[in-house]
Amino acid sequence: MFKKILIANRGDVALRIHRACREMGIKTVAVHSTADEDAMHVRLADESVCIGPPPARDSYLNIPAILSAAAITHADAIHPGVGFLSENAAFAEIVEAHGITFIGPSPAHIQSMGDKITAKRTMIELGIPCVPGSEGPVEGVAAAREEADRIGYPVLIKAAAGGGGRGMKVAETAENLEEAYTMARRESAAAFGNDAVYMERYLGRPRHIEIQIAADSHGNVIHLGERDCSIQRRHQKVIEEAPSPALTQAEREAIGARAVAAVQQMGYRSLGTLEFLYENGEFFFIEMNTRLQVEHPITEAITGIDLVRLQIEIAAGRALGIEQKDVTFNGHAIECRITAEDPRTFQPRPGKIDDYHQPGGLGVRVDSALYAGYSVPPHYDSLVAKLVVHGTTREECLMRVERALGEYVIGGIPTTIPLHAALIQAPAFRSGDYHIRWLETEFLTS
Ligand code: MV4
Repeated sequence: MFKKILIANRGDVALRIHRACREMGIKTVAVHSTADEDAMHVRLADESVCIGPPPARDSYLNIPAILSAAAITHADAIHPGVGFLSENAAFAEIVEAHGITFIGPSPAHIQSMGDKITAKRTMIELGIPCVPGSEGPVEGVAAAREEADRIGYPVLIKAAAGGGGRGMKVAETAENLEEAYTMARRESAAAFGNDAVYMERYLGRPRHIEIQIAADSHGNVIHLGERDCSIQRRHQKVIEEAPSPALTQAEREAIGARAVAAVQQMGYRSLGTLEFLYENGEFFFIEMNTRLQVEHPITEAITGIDLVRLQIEIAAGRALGIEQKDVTFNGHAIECRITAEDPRTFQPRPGKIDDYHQPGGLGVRVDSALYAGYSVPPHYDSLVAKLVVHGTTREECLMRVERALGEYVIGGIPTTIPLHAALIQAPAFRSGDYHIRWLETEFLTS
C-alpha cells in the first residue's frame, strides 16, 4: 500500500480523499494556491506545498509544480480528485513516467473516453445501446444534411472533445441545420481547440442516469447501481439521488450487467461512470467519466462502500475483494449541492463565512471544507458543501433533507440552501416525475 499520497485538489473533495487516506494509515500531502493558505484541506493534511498563484491554470492545473511537490515530499501516488487534472491523460502519463502512481485509470483509457466519438464507437462495439446518430465525425454541411435526414429531426450536433454541453447545438428542422452545425464547430474550436463534431437524434425530455462501476487490475468488475442526476441547471448538477425513482430492480440489474461486461472487455481499471439518457424505458449511452465523481457519496450511502478507499486499493494493485452478489442496495440517498451563489440569479457570491453550523444526526453527512471565519475565494468552483442524506425509504430521505436544510447555518454569504428547500417541496420532485429540462423550463420559471 502507498505510504504517502499527494492530493492534487482543494475543497471538500480534497478533505474526502484525506479522510480515506487517514483511515488507511496513509500520509497526505496537500497542495494549494496562495489563495488557499487558510483552507481546511491544507490544515488537515500531514504536509502542504504551495504550488502557485490563485488562478487554477497557475496552481491546481500547474503540472510541473505538482510533480515537484510530489518529488520533494516523496509521495508515492497522486490522487487528482475531481475536475482540474482528473481527466487529463497527459498528466496521468507524466505522473507514471516519474515513477509515481496516478490514482485513476490508464492514460489510454482516459484519452479514449475523453474523445466522445471514440467512446461511443467503443460502447457500440461492446453492445451498449447508444443514441442513434452519425458513426463518426460529420464533416461539412452537406454531410450534416445527409445525416440529419437519415437520423430524423430534431438532431443534436455535439463536440467530439465535448462535455459540459459546450459546442452542443440543436437543429429543430432542416431550416436551422446549417446554422447549428456551423455554430457547434465554431464553439468547439474555441472551447477545446478541436472542431470535430458528431450528430445524434435529439431526445427532448430524458432523465440523466449514470452507472457507477469499479474495476480492479485483475479483471474483476462490479457495478454499484445508478444515480439519477436529472436535476441540473446549465449543465451543473443541483440535486442527485440514488436509486433513481424511475427504475425497476430488473432494469437496474440489466443495465448494470451490460455496463460491467463492457468495462471488463475494455480492460478498464479504477472507478468509472457510464452516463446514459433514459427515455420511455430505454437507455442510451452518452459519455463515460473516468474519475471519481462529485456525487459519489450517494452511492456510498446506499451501498456502504467507501469508494475512495476502493479507488486507492485498486490503484495499489489490490483485488476488489467483493463480487456483484456482495453489493446490496439499502434505502435511498439524496445529495444537495450547496453553492456560494445567489439562490435566484445564480451569480457567484464568494466572501467571508461569519457563522457556521452544519446539520447532523442519523443519516446526515456533510462534505464541506467550510468553517466559521473562512473566506470563500472567488477563483474556483462555487460548490461549498454537499449535504448527503440517507433514509430507509425515499419518503424518509425527503423528510430528512428538509430537516437537515433547516438546521444548516452558513452566515455571511448567500447560498443555494433556500433553493434546495423549495426544490424538496416541489410536487414533481417529490413524485420523482422529472427530467433533465424540468428545473430550468418548469421549476425556475414559475
Ligand atoms: C443529449 C441530449 C439530448 N439528446 N444528447 C449534455 C451534455 C452532454 N454530457 C450530453 N448532453 C446531452 N446530450 C441527445 N442525443 C441532452 C443533453 C443534455 C443533458 C444531458 C445530461 C444532463 C443534463 C443535460 C442538460 C441539457 C442537455
